[in-house]
Amino acid sequence: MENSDLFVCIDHVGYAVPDLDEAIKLHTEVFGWRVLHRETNEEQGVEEAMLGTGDQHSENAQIQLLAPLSPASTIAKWLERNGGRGGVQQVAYRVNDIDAVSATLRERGVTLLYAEPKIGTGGSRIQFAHPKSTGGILLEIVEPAEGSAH
Ligand code: MC0
Repeated sequence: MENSDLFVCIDHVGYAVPDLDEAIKLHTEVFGWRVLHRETNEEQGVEEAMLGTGDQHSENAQIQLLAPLSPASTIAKWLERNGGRGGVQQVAYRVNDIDAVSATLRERGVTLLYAEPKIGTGGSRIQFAHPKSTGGILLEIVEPAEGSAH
């Protein structure tokens, strides 16, 4: 795969937050973002909100607020390590073909967390690269669902 075919753009930046409603209040009332989408992803252990400046179908990068569903959630662990405070937990790159991109990254020595992509926001397909193989960033790779920008 050519380097220019790898990533489309930054899809979203994910913030771990201890309380979703409080975080939504901050990011909408103070920073002026709009809530475009909310969902619970049991498998990932998160309750999430996607915030943007356009409408739900805008291709612009979004902010993802991630609150833990239980103490076993990866977000709960992240918050615990961060003294209970929120912060940037992940950056997500959009791709057109997650299977091809995953294969290329594996060939290049990147450690991907799942054998096969899992289901993310809005029915997207997602994969993660371990921070130890990306220079310290938890990198999500996201292929939007058919007909959706994110
Ligand atoms: C852990 N580390 C991180 C990190 N989490 N570094 C940067 N960013 C993060 N978010 C570091 C630790 O500090 C540690 O470094 C090392 O990685 C290993 O830590 P660990 O104790 O193994 O940490 P765990 O058990 O928390 O696991 C980390 C891991 C986990 C990345 C494997 O968070 C994971 O599976 N993440 C992928 C799934 C996920 O994040 N789901 C929530 C978002 P040292 O130097 O101390 O060894 S769901 C989502 O995003 C969906 C809804 C979507 O967008 O569609």
